[in-house]
Amino acid sequence: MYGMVNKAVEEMVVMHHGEPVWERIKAKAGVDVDVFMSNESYSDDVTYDLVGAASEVLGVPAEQILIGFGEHWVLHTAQEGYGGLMIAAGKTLPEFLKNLPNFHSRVAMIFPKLRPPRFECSDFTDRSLRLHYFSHRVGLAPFVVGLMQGLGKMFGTPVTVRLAEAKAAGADHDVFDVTWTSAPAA
Ligand code: 1DX
Repeated sequence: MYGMVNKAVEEMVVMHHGEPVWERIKAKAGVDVDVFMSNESYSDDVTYDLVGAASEVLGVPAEQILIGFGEHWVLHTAQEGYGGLMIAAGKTLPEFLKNLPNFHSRVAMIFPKLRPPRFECSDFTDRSLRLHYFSHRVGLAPFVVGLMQGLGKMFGTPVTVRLAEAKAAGADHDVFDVTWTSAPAA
């Protein structure tokens, strides 16, 4: 994944635990990179190894790290670096998800090694939808839970996310039930 992702993991860890803890995590992961270059492509192993090492050093399950990272990605990384595109992509969660492919196409025009996931929504109601997640990568369902929680906060309509069908358990792809309690203010 692009270095931007590893940089975001670093920023999240340093924000909550400080620089020395991050250095320990990098060492445990065996990642010998001083500064990640946002717009250079790194092996996905780097990201997985960093998350695994963070889990060990901080003593929390990798799933929990990934959920926190999803929220951080939306509320800090994406909003701060790509605020314009984030605003343009929609005013509500369903609208945003519908526009996410456009968002990714724009980024991929400049950074062709981008391998974004695909999201599809179905079963819409006033306060829920089903989210279908198709990825080139494995094990990132908890990251998606965090992404949706971050979008919920961003739009002022906090969401509950439940993994309803898991690829890891043999389903064709991951399916999430996403619910919120009140329709967003127009
Ligand atoms: F719900 O692969 C809200 O490297 C969402 O399954 C979901 O393949 C917001 F300059 C610039 C660059 C760089 C901008 F090239 C990425 F470096 C992209 C910024 C999307 C904001 C996807 C990151 C593929 C890297 C992937 C989960 C899980 C998508 C990460 C979240 C808005 C982004 O992001 C999986 C890669 C951006 C950039 C956004 C992503 C790669 C998302 C979201 N993805 C790189």
